[in-house]
Amino acid sequence: MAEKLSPERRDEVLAGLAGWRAVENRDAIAKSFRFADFNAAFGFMSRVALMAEKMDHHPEWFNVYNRVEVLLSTHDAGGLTELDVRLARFCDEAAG
Ligand code: HBI
Repeated sequence: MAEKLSPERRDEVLAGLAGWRAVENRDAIAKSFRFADFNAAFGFMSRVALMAEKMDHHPEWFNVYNRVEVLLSTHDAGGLTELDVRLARFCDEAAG
């Protein structure tokens, strides 16, 4: 199972991920993505969904029209792990 990030690694990761923020009261990171329209937002979600299945690591997310709120945490570990870092980077790539 993936291990929780050390406090040092957690800081390093947050500094290196543009637009991602630490969630209050929870060991998780979140980012709000905005797209041209619903079609673009759903395309993004589809790309991330396919990767999430491959990784067996899934986002918590919310979509309304062109906005997608993504929250990442590793439930099995009770906090942030390298899996979240990997999926966060993929989200940024998939957003274009
Ligand atoms: N997704 N974000 C996240 N965190 C998990 O711990 C997790 C997951 N998807 C599937 C999964 N764990 C499986 O290992 C089992 O819990 C089914």
